[in-house]
Amino acid sequence: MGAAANAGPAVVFDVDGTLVDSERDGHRVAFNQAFSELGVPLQWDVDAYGALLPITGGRRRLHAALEQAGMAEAERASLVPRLHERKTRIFRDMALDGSIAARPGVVRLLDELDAAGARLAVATTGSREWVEPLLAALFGARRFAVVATGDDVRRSKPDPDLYVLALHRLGIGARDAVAVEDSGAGLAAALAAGMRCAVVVNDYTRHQDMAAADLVLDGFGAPGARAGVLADPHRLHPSGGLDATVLLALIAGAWTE
Ligand code: XBP
Ligand code: MG
Repeated sequence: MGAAANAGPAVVFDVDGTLVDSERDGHRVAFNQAFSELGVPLQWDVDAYGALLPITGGRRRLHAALEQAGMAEAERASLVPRLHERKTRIFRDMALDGSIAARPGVVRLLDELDAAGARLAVATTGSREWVEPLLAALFGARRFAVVATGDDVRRSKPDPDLYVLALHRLGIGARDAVAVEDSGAGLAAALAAGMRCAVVVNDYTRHQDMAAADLVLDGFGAPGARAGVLADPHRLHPSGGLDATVLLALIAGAWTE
C-alpha cells in the first residue's frame, strides 16, 4: 500500500489477542492440526502454547519449540516452512469459515473512530495470507488504510519495525497515532516506535507487566462507557470500555485523569 492521501490522526491496531481473541482456540488449534497432518509428535495444550506466545511469529515459535524438543537445526530448517505453510492455510480457512471472532466491543470502537475521522491501520506479526482475509471477513475489505504484517519486516515485535512501517505508510509521525495492543511484546514495539499505547489484556497476557502503557483495560467494554487513565498502570482498569474519545485524547496528549 502506498502513502495515504491525508495525514490525520490514526489508530494502529494489533491483530492477535487485540482485534480478535485468536490464539488459544485459533492459531493453537491450527498448529496442532498441522503437527498431526505432517506426523510431528507434538501437541500444544493451552498452557504450553501460552508459554511459547512471547516468541512472536509462528515460524520462530516453531523453531524454538522443536529445538527445545531436541530436533537438529538441519531437520528444523526443512520441516518448519512446511509446518508453517500448512498451519497458515488451516488458520486462513478458519478465518474464512467464521471460526475466528472479533473481540466484544471492537466493531463499535472501529465505527466510532471512523465517525470521528481517524484513520485505522494494522501492525501485526501475523502472516498476510491469513491477516487480509480475516480483516476483510470481520471488518470489511477496505477498513484499514494500512496493513503491515510479519511478511513486510525482518524483525517482529518487540522490535518497532512493524509500527515504524505502518507510520511511514500512513505518512504521519509517531505522535500523530496511538497503538492498541494486548501483549508485552506489542507494547514494547509500539513504545520503541515512539508511540503512545493502550493495552487491552486477555487471558494469555493479563499477567504480563504493562507498567509502561498509557492505559490498561481488561476489555473493550460496553458501548459508550468511558475508560480512565490509570494512576498505576499495574492495575487493570475496570472494563469500562475503550472509546474513540479516549484514544483521540491520547493522541492529542490531552488525556487527563
Ligand atoms: C501474534 C503473533 C503471530 C501469531 C501466529 O501476532 O505472534 O505470530 O501468533 O501467526 P500479533 P503466524 O499479536 O502481532 O498480531 O503463524 O502467521 O505468525
Ligand atoms: Mg497481539
